[in-house]
Amino acid sequence: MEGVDTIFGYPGGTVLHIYDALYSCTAIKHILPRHEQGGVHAADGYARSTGRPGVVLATSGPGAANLVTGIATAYMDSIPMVVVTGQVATPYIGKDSFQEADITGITLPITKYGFLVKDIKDLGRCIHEAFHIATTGRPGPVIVDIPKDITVQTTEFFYPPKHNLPGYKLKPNGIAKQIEETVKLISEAKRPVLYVGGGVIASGAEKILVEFAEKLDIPVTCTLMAKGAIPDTHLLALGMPGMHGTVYANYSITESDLLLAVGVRFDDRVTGNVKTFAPNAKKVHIEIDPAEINKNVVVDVAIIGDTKDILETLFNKLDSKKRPDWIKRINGWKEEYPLKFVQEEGTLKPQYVISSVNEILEDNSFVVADTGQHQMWSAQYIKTRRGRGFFTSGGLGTMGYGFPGAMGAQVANPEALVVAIVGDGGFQMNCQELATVAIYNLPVKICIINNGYLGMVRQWQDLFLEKRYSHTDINQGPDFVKLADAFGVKAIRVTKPEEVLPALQEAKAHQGPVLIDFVVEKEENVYPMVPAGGSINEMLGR
Ligand SMILES: Cc1ncc(C[n+]2csc(CCOP(=O)(O)OP(=O)(O)O)c2C)c(N)n1
Repeated sequence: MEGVDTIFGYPGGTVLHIYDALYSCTAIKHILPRHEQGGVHAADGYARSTGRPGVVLATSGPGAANLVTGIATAYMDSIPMVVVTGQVATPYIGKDSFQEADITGITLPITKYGFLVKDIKDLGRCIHEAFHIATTGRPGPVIVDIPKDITVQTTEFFYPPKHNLPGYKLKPNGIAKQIEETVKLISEAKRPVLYVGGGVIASGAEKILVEFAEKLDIPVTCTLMAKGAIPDTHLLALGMPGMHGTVYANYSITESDLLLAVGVRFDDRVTGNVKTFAPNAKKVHIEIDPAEINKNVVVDVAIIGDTKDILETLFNKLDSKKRPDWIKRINGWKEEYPLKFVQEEGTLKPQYVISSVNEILEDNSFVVADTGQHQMWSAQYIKTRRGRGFFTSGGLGTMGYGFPGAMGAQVANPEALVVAIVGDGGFQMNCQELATVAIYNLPVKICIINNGYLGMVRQWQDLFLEKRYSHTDINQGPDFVKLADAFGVKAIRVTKPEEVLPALQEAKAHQGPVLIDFVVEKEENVYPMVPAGGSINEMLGR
């Protein structure tokens, strides 16, 4: 009914009967991960790579609890997901029964909505509403908790044709007055900047965004969540703003006289000190979720609605314009402060490895990053060509997301090249999924940027805690090549720059999954960097 073709699930007592139904079900592919967390991140990667909701299934208690980090990850990044959990039978609820956990309660603050199905007659309606809520407005995860006795009962199949959700209102698109005000502001602006986020990807607004930027000659900075909304190689692309953003993105924001914030939430990793964020700019916030307006930064104009529709409306109302002075100034910053690293002899720089990944990418490839230094270098150096071509856990910054997230993208896009860029720390958080990629022959190319440290934390200890590397040295192994071998996954170790590209090409040519252990410079830092809470125009390592 909802077009679901794949479920990522893990069985257990309370979902026995759901699994029994899956036994004879041919319409839905079921992927069995090796840990529920791997499954929920894979469902998330399925959703991010396709725009369709990811579906995950787990048993009650420990199974459901293992989903929590993945649900929070999806919630923070507004990813559509339907989570089905088993619950103990209705008479046992609230009695500390075996494997009971109040999962709708636990996930209340990290889901868009939660259902506890108490009557078999409500099941179809709840599932239908769950998909509707997960995928409309600002998307997000919805949980449907089904007690075991409900799964055992039978009833006439009923799937209500319409929704009756009086409390769930989708906001209308842009009110005329705000649109007119914005048109005027854009017409008058001399130094406008488009600051775009995940809302642009969620609404499929990438094409109109680029047309809009080109028509009005407005440079575009994409947050981590919107990487690829404008191709990274586009002349108007500024790269990422904020803590590890480009100097020219941060300078452009600081010098702008009009900030067009589209599908963003003014995250603290972007704004730094809000008092000095775009201090000279009028601010327009185009956003589907009214709760985001004036939450972190007070704006001059807010337009509530779908970003694609609003950009189209604005596009049609504005005449094209050229801004040679502004663009020249920005190009000057691009020349003066490029992203840079030196690949010295005798070392292997992580940035060199990540830049080299570009050499094997194709138009329809996906790059999925985990969390840490390698994530920021990926955001800086991977040349993404389209929305959804790059994704990562942005809001929650979940270590352990990258590899299973890539696995989900590969399930959804079997023909595409999917590259996971992960740290040696984060990879170990879900490396059990090597079994899953081996068994299903999911040809994910896993690039471990192995610096022997919990690198991003070590960087903060280096810069702000006098190099007191408290519990961030993880150089004790395992041997990742041997680990992959144990799971039946091809593996390559790379220690020298000249080995990088041949290894990537070999991995690409191989039909199945491949792990590459890139042993890199241990104490490289990510620059530029805005210290937490600092002004974004004051960056270390410019
Ligand atoms: C689940 C989880 N635990 C802890 C952290 C805090 N944290 C952020 S980055 C990081 C280090 C990551 O190390 P690694 O995976 O090796 O990547 P690197 O930074 O070295 O590239 C840690 C511990 C986190 N983001 N997520």
